[in-house]
Amino acid sequence: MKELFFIAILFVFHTQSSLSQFEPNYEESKIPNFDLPDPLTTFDGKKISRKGQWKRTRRPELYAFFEENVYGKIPAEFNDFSAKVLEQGDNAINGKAKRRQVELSFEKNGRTLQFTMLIYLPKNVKKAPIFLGYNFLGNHTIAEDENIIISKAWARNSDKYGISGNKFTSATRGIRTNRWAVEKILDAGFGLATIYYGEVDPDKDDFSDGIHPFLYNQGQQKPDDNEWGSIAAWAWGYSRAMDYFEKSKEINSSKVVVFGHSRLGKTALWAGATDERFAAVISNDSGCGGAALSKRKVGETVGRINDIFPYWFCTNFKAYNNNEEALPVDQHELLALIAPRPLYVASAKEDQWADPKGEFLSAYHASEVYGLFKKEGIPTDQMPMVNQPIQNTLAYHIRTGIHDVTDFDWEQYIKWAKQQL
Ligand code: GTR
Repeated sequence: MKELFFIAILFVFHTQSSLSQFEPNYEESKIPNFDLPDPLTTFDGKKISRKGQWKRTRRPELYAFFEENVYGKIPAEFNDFSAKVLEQGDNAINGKAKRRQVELSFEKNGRTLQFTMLIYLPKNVKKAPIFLGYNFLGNHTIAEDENIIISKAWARNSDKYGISGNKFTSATRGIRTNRWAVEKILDAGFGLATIYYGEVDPDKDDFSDGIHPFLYNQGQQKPDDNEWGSIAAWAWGYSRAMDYFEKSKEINSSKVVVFGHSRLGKTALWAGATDERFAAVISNDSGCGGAALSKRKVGETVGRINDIFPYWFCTNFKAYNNNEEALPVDQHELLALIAPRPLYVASAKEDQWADPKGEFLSAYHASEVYGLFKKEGIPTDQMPMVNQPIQNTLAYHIRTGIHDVTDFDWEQYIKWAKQQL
């Protein structure tokens, strides 16, 4: 008993000390000097000047580094699932859309994982291009639509949001419509597919649930040091959605734009890097471990993110806690892994925690790889004015306001995606 008490005190002390010790830096003048690795120079110093060299040599070595040391490897292929249409309607969203709710089921060694994708498709398009993005609070929160199935996983987690018990769950219908410009998307001829991310892997430091245990060896309790954290697991889920699109007669799988906000923006970037079937990628306010350069150490840092979310990245990434200078890569090279496909990085003025300037510079420094493919990136290292997007194959904007997804963001993404695809 005494021992337990002692451990509890230690735990509280540790948590408080690591929380209170961290002082984010927001001042440019206090950024340490650092060398940004050149995306077009290999780890052993060879210059890359042709597309073929990038594809054969540089991209694979960068990819391997991020896989082994940042997001973690998926230990084996695990792609087989059965898909079941749980519900469909042809008169959704003020008569503009077809609605499909599809459950993907994965089975192995007596375990089952299921997640439900909510899909809206514009009625007047035969095979629609589509935005794919996870939601944070359940499919039923993204639109005012009584037909959206409330996922079991969400209902189980509802306590976390102060809404305990299933009977109050329906009160949360539509509470996140502000982040999903569904009608604008449909009016532009695009579809939208969304999944509650907690169904693929619950967002907590627990590797006994979600998709990870399906690939454990006998007796294994958690992924190895170079194996996948939650971000890689969520990215895996995006790829399975893509597998489904490839089979669908209603969706144009060559025009899928993978999208994500914040931790799910980090996820969208990793999904774009790992799965080249995604035609375009959008990172909304993805910050540290997403679009922002780590070596600037502005706002959230590698040490801080690994401390608070020790399960998002692979264990190997912790070697760079308060040691960003030792990283042989930076996040502009994650962005470069998406080249030459269209990529949109977006920031918000008041989201300093995510380091908007670091997100911008990352896009700027990825641009030389786009240039290799004769695609236009960000032409200048001067940040644009707020609400003045630069929309090339590689696009960037910083808008007014806080860490969020707004109609302004969606208007830009839609306009750009129409041009690019
Ligand atoms: C914060 C985290 C960020 C970002 C954000 C979110 O707590 O520090 O990196 O991912 O959560 O996902 O909303």
